[in-house]
Amino acid sequence: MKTSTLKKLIGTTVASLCFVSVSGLPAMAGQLHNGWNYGIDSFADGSGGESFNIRGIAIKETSDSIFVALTGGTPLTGVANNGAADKNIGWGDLFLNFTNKNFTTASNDKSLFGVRFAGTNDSQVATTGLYSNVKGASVTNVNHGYSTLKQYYGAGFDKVNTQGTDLATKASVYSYFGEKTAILNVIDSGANKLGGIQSLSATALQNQGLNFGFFSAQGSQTLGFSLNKSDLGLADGNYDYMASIFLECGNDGVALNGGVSVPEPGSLAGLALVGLTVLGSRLSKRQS
Ligand SMILES: [Ca+2]
Ligand SMILES: [Ca+2]
Ligand SMILES: [Ca+2]
Repeated sequence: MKTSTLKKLIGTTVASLCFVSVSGLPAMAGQLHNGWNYGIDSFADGSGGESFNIRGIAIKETSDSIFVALTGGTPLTGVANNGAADKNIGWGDLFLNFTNKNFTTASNDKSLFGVRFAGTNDSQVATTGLYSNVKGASVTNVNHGYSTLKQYYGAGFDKVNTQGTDLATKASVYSYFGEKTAILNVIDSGANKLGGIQSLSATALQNQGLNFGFFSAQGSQTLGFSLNKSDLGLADGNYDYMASIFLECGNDGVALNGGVSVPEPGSLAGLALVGLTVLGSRLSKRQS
């Protein structure tokens, strides 16, 4: 979803002159607070109790990085559970869908981006990092989980905001993920690794302005990571995406509609120069 070059140029120029954030923040849903875009999840839809309850996701964009934060009751290294093949149920992988198509279609087309950030989960890619050409795979069956979203909803979790505030209704969730298809919650093998990620503690995220408490959504576990925006390989422009994640068992999930702005390399320095030139000519006119 690229906007016209002129519109972007104007937007970037204004941002440069005003010395504010240059992130274009394209039209997005979610809830903005202090530079972070929040998707707050139902607090009552974690099957199996608070250890498997996601409370929210938040994403922040800077000129060169994307920060992702999650909060709830599930630690980064998961929770011991004898019902799982590896005796552990934890976080699945994060998916980023820039295609404007539903998740199932984007997955079948292998056109998702994905991030494995939990080094001990059942992802089908070997190492943590950012991936492209991603197709989703399901690991709910080896994690004592739900085979479909219909089964999950039928088990008593048909709540408001089961996928967060941006996919608030069951109809919108079925439309995006499918009703009777497998819950795809990790990156399938064969994806293309684009780069590494930096794991971030709750304190490091707070230092970036993160505050789930503003929405009374702070869980016992808050975790996250950052990635290099340039690793996405996106052409210059503004993009919308849908981010989504499930636990390995499908016992909870959350989605967030957000935006990424990619400025042209070197454009900031150039526009700052334009700004100074304009300022200089105004000053000289005033003096004459
Ligand atoms: Ca939840
Ligand atoms: Ca597992
Ligand atoms: Ca949920």
